[in-house]
Order: sequence, then C-alpha cells, then structure tokens
Amino acid sequence: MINLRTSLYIVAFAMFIYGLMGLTGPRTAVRGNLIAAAGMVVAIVATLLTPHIGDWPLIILGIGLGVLVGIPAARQVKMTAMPQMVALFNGVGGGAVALISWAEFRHSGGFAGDAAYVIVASLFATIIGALSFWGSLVAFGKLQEIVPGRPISAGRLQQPLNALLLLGAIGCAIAIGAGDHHELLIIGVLIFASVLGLVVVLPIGGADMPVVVSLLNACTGLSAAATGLALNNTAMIVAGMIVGASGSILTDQMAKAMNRSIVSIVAGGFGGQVVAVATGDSVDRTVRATSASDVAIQMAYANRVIVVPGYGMAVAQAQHVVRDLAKLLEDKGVEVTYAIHPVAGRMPGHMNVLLAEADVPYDQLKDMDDINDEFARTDVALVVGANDVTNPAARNDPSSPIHGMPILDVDHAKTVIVLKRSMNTGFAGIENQLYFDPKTSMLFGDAKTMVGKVIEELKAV
Ligand code: TAP
Repeated sequence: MINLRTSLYIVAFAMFIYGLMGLTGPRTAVRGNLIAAAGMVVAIVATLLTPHIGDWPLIILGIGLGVLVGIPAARQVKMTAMPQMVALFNGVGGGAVALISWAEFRHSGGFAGDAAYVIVASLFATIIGALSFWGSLVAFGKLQEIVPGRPISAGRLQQPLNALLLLGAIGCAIAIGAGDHHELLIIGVLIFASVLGLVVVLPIGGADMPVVVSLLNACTGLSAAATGLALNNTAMIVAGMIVGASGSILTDQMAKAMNRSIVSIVAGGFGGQVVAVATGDSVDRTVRATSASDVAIQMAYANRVIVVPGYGMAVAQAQHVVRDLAKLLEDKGVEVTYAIHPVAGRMPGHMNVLLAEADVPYDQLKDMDDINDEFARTDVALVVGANDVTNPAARNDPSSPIHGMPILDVDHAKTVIVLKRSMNTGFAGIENQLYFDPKTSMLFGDAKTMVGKVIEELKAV
C-alpha cells in the first residue's frame, strides 16, 4: 500500500510540473490546467489510501461541499473577476492550513512529545496560514469593491501596530515551543496572525491587489509545505513548494515589470493620485484630437499596424470589436499584430486572456521584448485604453515615478493613435508624454464605441 501511495504521489507531482509548464503559453494553458487538476485528483486519491485516514462520512461531506461550491463558482465567475476568485481560493488554502495546525495541536496535547522541527513547522504554518486567509479576504473585498479600494491605514501607528501583532504571534508560538501546552496560546497565535493579515493588506491600494494576491499565494504555498513537513505528507510538501516557488517568481516578475520593489508595493500609497511630473519647458503641450473617419483612412493606407491594448480595453470590453477591426484591416492587406506588455491591465495575462476570449490568433500576440524593435517600421500604432505601459517618461525622465519601468516603444512608430475617453491619467496617476508628441493623434471616447465607429468608416473607405 505504501508503495502504491508513493507511486501515485510521484505521478501526481509529475502532472503538477507538466501542467505548470503548459501554463507558460496561451496555446497550452487550458491543457496544462486540466493536467494539473487531474494530478490533484491523483494526489487526493493517494492520500485517501492512507491507513486509518479518519472519519469517511466527514471526508465525503467535505469533498461534496467543496465540489458543490467550487464548480458553480468557477463556471459563473466572469473573466474580469478572476483575481477575486484567485484571492478567495488562495485564502481558503491558508485558512485550511491554520485549522489543520490547530487540530494537530489539540490532537497531540499541545505538540507534546513532537520533534522540534514538527513544532516549528506547525507554528510557522499557523501564523502564515492565518495571515494569508485574512489578508486574502481583504484583497477579495477590495477587488470586489466591498471594502474601499483606497489605502486604509493607521498612519504613523501602522508600522508599530504591525510589529506588535507579529511579536504577539511569535511570543505565543515561542511559549508553545518552550513546552506550555495551554490551548489559549495557539488561539493567541491565530488571533494575532489573523489581525496582522487584515492590517497589513488594508493600507494597500485596490489596484495593487493582484500583486498582493500573488504574494499571499506564495505564502500559502509555503505554509502548506510546512504543514506537510509536520504531518510527514510528501504531497503537501511538494505541492506547497511548487505554489510557493511559482507564486514568488510571479510576484517578482510583476514587481519588475512595474519597476517597483515588493516592499514598496506592500508599503502601499502608489497610484490613484495625480503626481506632478517635471516636463521641461521645451515640451510642446498641444494635443491633437482626431476623428473616427481620419483614423479609418490612416489605417486603411498603412502597411503595418500594431494594436496596443491596455486596461481601458478591458473596462470597455472592446476586445471583440478590436478583433473585428483587425480582421477588416487584414482583408484590406494590412499586417496587424498586438503588443502585449506584461503588466497591461490589472492582472497577469489580462490582455492575453481577453484577446484569446475574442479568438485573436495567438501568433498575432507579441510580447514586449519581441515587438519593441518592430515599432520603428510600423505605420500606425493604435493604443486602445493603454496608458502607463506606453509612457516614454519611463525611459526619458529620471524624476518620473515610473522611471525604469520597461515600456512598449509606441513612440518609435511613424504615427500613433491613442484611443481613450479623456486626458485622465492611468494607474500610476501621471501624465503621458506620448500624448504631446507631434506624431500622436488622440481619438477621444469609449474604446468599444469608438472602435465600432472606426469599423463603420473603414467599411466605406
Ligand atoms: P492604465 O495606465 O491604468 O491606463 C488605462 C487607461 O484606460 C486610462 O488612462 C483611461 O483613460 C483609459 N480608459 C479607461 N476606461 C476606458 C474606456 N471605457 N474606453 C477607453 N479608454 C478607457 O493601463 P495600462 O496602460 O494597461 O497599464 C496598467 C497599469 O496598471 C500599470 O501602471 C501597471 O503597473 C498597473 N498594474 C498592473 C497590474 C497587472 S498584473 N497587470 C497589477 C497592478 C497594477 P480615460 O479615463 O481617459 O479613458
């Protein structure tokens, strides 16, 4: 039986890793997801083969409830609400880990007689699991707009408060480690860590939540791995480490693509407000507005067009009309590609997901590094609701808050059309130098409506 279980676990791990590899590209992502899910079923079956696993009716009830809630929730969730969904799923993982540690504490009479590494791993899992659960719930609330998205902080008292709560949790944990088996101590660990989870995430702005969710996801993975260590369960160790490692890499890549440190994201206070930008006297402050008919003519006579989608395309749900526009242009012999910035939108892969939903062929989606050299030989760059990811200040202006953030070199194209509703700023709250470039024309309006108008005009060209 042990050999069968071990073999099944190895099969499950191979499927997790193979599935994860599939998630690296849009073409293989769905298959990768299914393989990893099947791997999880194998791991659950292997775990259920453990002798004296426990109360079967309770286990079946738990699985039944999970299936009943999970499947309809995943089916009904809109693509745009995916970050909230991930926050919830991640949160319950952390909560489960914290509860397992509490149950083990009771079961073992306060970890009495357990090896030191078991006690340390269990207490680590309790703290991180409870923190991730409550932190993820706040992230869910902010993304769902149940909790205000603006930073809610205790001002100068914030850091001392965080430190006090952390010390409280660690203090109770040390007392347990030192041999005190009183249950109030583990409840103390849970309460301190839970409140810490709440007060750490509340001061972070709503738009930074995807990064926070990814960070908490990594924490949940690590806490699950620690529980696996304590329970001597290989599946939990491996799955937890995979989640911890992939979550950490994703968080790091998101932070790098925004040119911000993870510490500055957690410290909050970025985005949402207008920041004064040093533009220099020499900059021409005139903006040129254009019309749908002019844009149609300009694009109809172009050889190459690059579409640059951003958050505004997602808000307007304009991906379908953008695809129709691209098809129409292709019928007229224009070469169309899409430039995808790694943090365009508000969640990892946001633009890929929307454009895939609109059946845009994958080979037309080009990553930033692959397309940036192409802008110089492009007749028209059509920016649809993207702002920060096209701002040349990131390259040219050392005083800009986004200086150093890699951007799409839209300003290298021969002409640029920017489609947005107003001169309002994007997520970073700063003015975009691109709009004042003499070769840029602004097409003001809602992305879906205006692309629709351009399509009508294009049909008449
Ligand atoms: P943003 O810089 O946020 O700009 C989006 C623009 O869309 C706005 O300037 C807005 O201008 C326009 N817009 C909004 N609704 C529109 C509509 N209905 N029709 C047309 N335009 C509309 O977007 P971006 O360029 O995609 O950059 C993403 C930003 O989010 C970056 O700063 C990034 O660091 C940050 N961020 C990204 C992530 C991930 S993982 N993707 C996570 C957290 C933060 P108007 O109001 O004038 O229309």
